[in-house]
Formats: sequence, structure tokens, C-alpha cells
Amino acid sequence: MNITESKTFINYSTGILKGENVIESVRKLGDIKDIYTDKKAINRMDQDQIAYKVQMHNTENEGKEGGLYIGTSFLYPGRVGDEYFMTKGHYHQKRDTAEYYWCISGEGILLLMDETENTNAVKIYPGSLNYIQGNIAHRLVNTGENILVIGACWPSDAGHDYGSIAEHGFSVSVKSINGKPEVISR
Ligand code: S6P
Ligand code: ZN
Repeated sequence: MNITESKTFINYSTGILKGENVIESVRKLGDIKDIYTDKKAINRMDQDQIAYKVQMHNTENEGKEGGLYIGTSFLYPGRVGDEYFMTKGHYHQKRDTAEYYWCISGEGILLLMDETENTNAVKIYPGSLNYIQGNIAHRLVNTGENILVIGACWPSDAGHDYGSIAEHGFSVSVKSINGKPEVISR
């Protein structure tokens, strides 16, 4: 029997995925301006500045039951006013689907919010592993000075519901107060 070659690769120290079925998407500040509380500050910034990139190994059609995706998110450091750069954040469309997040490099906070808007803020740093249960909205916040690199694995039928977050937001924001991250009710 022939032994076949692996076609996709992950670099454990950088999180970078390479090879077959790897796709990448980019979110610029202008694409996500609505998530920030300080509207004046975001409007003064370069709308083409990259906020984050997401790579994923796209092996299944989205919506396929029983499949998995793996991906790496690269969230740049920075602030909009006092608020740290963050991802849009989402619930999964199919609510009761979970996800793993593990931190490869950088430091930050993982915001986890249930549907009654109770939010937990979890410190993340290289080696930290978080299991995100179903029905929990998740958002990454980069509180460090380097790129926050996060690996993720989620079901291919999870989907993304950005609408609920766009409408109601998260119940807290993470701001730099006297140079230190603080989680503040919105
Ligand atoms: C997918 C997973 C991540 C995020 C990525 C960007 O379920 O949670 O790959 O998509 O971190 O965040 P967002 O909120 O813009 O999708
Ligand atoms: Zn997710």
C-alpha cells in the first residue's frame, strides 16, 4: 500500500497553517468599527488598518454535521481610545455547539457571555486552553503588545451568529486604565 504525504501543516510556534484547503480572511478596522465604544476615536483611525486575520483548514462545507474545522486567529495589538483591539465576537448559529481555544502566543482576555448577558473574562496566555460550551458568545481581546495568536477547533455545522452581538453587544468592554486591563460594564 502507498503511504501518502500530509498535505496541510501547522507551525506550532507561530500557529501558521499552510498547504491544501487553507484559507485566510482579514478584518480591517473599518469592517468592525461598530464594535468599539469610542466612535470619535475609531473614526480618526486608519480604516484600512488590519485588526485581525483568521486562517482555517476548510475541509467541509459549512453546515456539514459531524465535521470539524481548525483555525488560527491573529489579533493585532492596539487600542481604539482606551479599548483594546478585539474580535467581532459571535454566538454559534447552531447554539448548542462548543469550541476549543488555545493560546499560542501573546496575551489577552477571552470574553464569554451567556444569553442572559452574564459575562466571564478569562485571562489567556501561551498554553492556556479554554473549552467554550455551547450557547456562549465568545470574543478575543488583545491586552498585550504583540499579536495574540489563538488556535481554535469547532464543528463544521456551528455557523456564526454575528447579528445578536451587533444588536446587543457584549455586556462588558476591556479597557486600559492607568496602563492595566480592566473589564468594565458597558
Ligand atoms: C470560529 C472561531 C474563530 C473566530 C475568529 C474571529 O468559530 O471562534 O475562528 O471566527 O477568532 O472571530 P470572529 O468573532 O470575528 O468570528
Ligand atoms: Zn466560534
